[in-house]
Amino acid sequence: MSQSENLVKLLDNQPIVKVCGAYDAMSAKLVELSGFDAVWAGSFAISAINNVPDASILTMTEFFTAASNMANACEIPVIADCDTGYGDATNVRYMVKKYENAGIAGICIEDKTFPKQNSLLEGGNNQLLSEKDFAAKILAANEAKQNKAFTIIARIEALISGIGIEQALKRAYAYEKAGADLILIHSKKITPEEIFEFSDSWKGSAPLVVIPTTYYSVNVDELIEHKIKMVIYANQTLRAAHFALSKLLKQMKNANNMSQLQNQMSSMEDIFKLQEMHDMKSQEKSIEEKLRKLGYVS
Ligand code: SPV
Ligand code: MG
Repeated sequence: MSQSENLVKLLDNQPIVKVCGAYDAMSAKLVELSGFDAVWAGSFAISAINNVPDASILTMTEFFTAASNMANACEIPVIADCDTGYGDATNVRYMVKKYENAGIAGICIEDKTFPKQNSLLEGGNNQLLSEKDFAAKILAANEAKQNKAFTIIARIEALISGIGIEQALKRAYAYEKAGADLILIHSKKITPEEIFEFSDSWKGSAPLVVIPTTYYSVNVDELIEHKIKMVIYANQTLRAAHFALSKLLKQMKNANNMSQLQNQMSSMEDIFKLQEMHDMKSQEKSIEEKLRKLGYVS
């Protein structure tokens, strides 16, 4: 079964699909090992590990490489945050082909203009693309996909840009009609009221997705009650890594030796396990054994 089919199955069978953000193959693998359903290859985190703003600075190829590294490392679906689709409907067409061929389960595109800026940035530019031009991107994405399970998420930025619930709903219906499989309704409010107002009014059949970064105190049970089918914890892994490293580095710089700091880091053994060094050693043994049977080694 393809990863896109796995994702569709999760959506069919679970009250809510829990997705966690990653920024590289290792963090994606840790997301998988912790039991999350899927990985979010987010533009904020991938930009941050390249130490550039989340503002369409990296190219499609760079975001693609990051997401496909995650897909290679994981056995759970990877959903790629593809910003505005890196151009117009034609760019989206080629983008979908590339992402689907790499075994990525789905893509998310947002209805802002290129270059976009992160939606949670104070004073950020959140100019919206016209509904028609974004519908064209969704249509192109749909025409480009080979497997009907390849998931196209249309992300609505109406609440982020401040044009209100009615416009958000109007766009959501338009994008569903154009073929979006899921609707991501984004908000930068610190409480979930506007998200719930949207989801309670939603009469479409496309499942709803949210990213509760600013309204982090919302409970999973509440999301389920309000018809949310997927929750994405987009950037907590990146922020935790930044936090842990910053703290440790300060202490390392001032320490005479590393003894006191061992409990702030994973062991070499933990990392060997993660990168499958032990599997590599047993594979070596198995080849040696086969070579012996073939008469190469006595
Ligand atoms: C991301 O994680 O890159 C997102 C979510 O797009 S947000 O940062 O809230 O815009
Ligand atoms: Mg993003």
